[in-house]
Amino acid sequence: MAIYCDQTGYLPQDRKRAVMTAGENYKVMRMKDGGEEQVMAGTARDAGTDAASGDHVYEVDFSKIHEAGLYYIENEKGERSHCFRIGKDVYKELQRDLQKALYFQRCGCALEEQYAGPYTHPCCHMGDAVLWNDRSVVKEVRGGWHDAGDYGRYISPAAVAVGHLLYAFQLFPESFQESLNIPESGSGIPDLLSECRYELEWMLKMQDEEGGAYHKLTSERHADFIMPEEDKAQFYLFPVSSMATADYAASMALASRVYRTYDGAFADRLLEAAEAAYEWLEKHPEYVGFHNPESCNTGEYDDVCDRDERLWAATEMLLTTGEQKYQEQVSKLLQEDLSRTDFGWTDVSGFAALGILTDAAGTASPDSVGELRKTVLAEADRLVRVAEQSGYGVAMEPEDYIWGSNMVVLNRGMLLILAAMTAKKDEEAGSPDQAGCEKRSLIYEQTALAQLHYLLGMNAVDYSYVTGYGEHAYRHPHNRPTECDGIEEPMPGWVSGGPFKTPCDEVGRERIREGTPPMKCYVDHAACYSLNEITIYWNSPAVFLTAYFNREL
Ligand code: G3I
Ligand code: 9MR
Ligand code: ZN
Repeated sequence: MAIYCDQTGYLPQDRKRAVMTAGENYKVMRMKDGGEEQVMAGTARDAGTDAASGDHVYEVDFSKIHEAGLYYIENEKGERSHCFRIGKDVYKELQRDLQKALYFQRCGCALEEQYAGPYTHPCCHMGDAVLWNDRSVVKEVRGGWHDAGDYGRYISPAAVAVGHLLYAFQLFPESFQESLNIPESGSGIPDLLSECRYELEWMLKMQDEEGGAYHKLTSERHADFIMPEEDKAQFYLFPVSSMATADYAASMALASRVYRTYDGAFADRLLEAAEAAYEWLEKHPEYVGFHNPESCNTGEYDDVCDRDERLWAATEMLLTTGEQKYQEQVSKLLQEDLSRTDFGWTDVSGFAALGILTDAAGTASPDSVGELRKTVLAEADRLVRVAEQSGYGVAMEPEDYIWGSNMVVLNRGMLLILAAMTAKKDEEAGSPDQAGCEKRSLIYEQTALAQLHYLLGMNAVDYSYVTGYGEHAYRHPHNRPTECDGIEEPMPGWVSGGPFKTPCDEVGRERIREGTPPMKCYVDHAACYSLNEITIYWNSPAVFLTAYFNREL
């Protein structure tokens, strides 16, 4: 295959690009009434060598095709791209399945056929948990979503996933009207909020008497490849960390704001939990880290710095309560050297920018707004430059292909959306339009969209990194139920972790030769947990991006 494109498709009015690695002349073909017709032909632009893949690439720009339909691209050697659609609704089902995937992670309940189709299983992980440091303490902490391909449940990843999802809902509510066919469907509350509530109810149980959040709830060792209901290992509550507690305070405060309109009593419970967690943070201004005990091999999610988590917590508390003491904290933390543009589990500082810059009530001080605005736009400009340098239009440099690189891609897409929204406000406020220049907001938006195209097949390995989406979607996620359920097709709508320049699972290390360019360090193999696992917080930013592009449907 020498022609790469978004295998799901393109929106009619947006930029449309494909990449060829051989043959410079191309034609764009449209399938019609059982036949096909040529709708465009040309010579691709020689874009030179792409650093992250090592490929010599030629860019096909077919933006001027707007008509809805099914297409493919063919080069002069007769090689063809996968088929793709052009249409207003190309990401609609995708967004639904990305969300529905979370339902399949529900723990502590049965997945019934009515909702789960073939992917049913009985109740799992029903036993009480024991405190790791004091085995005499036993707690009921059922519920929540399995984090990933393992059965652990961890607070920081949970908070980050809920953060992406609730912001997506808050900013683009019109994209969340569809039913997800979950047990709560039809309740009058948008299904995304019901799904997130499943996680939040579990999170509410994960707080100790002093307000601290337990870092994680897992068994001592990862389970074998067995179905969740077969995993009878003892689960433990691991010690409180400042990172988890700050993420906890932040996500609970945000949730309290979002659920207020639907359920005041629930919003109160969330705010109470957020306040208690915040008090814990005030009592523990120092960094309280977490490290796996020697015998434990489940996810560690260790972070060397909790300042960004504290910034996120102070921000959400400010936006939810409007209290001055939180503004003081935000201002103080903004003087520290933090990125302010990241949305991953190690660095959540971008949530502060997202919250403050999109806050219609104007709660934060003009200074904080100004500071964040500047950083966000500067980072967006940098990402646009990086994406322009990339033959595949992706805002990633070779060193960015770390474990879960698809999360980096999607988080950058989120930042670009935030920048687009911020720039659009300026443009609407009447800053002079430079004639002949493309608006900044549009450039950011189109670059964000290119990140989605990369995920869906516009990349050097020709994979769509979402199960069930595209003619060549990956099929073997590292996910215990998928490996064990005997069903041929994986559940649709799961984002893979993606290429990792230094794979650290056995099969990945074996299969990927030394010197392989970072974008090509990928294998679609179920054993490759460092390349091909799924997680709740790799799907959630994809929900954010698709919801943005689906908002006018
Ligand atoms: O932050 C540094 C960055 O500064 C540096 O440039 C880069 C170079 O490799 O590394 C970055 O750190 C990486 C870190 O993730 C943050 O992204 C580490 O190398 C990398 O090993 C680490 O990987 C994490 C992995 O667990 C191992 O701890 C993944 O992000 C994380 O998603 C993954 O999480 C697992 C859970 O433990 C268990 N559940 C499944 C889940 C998904 O695989
Ligand atoms: O399946 C586990 C996956 O969810 C984690 O991301 C990964 C790192 O914590 O560990 C995987 O479990 C492996 C374990 O660490 C080592 N033995 C093999 C396990 C399954 O491949
Ligand atoms: Zn479970």
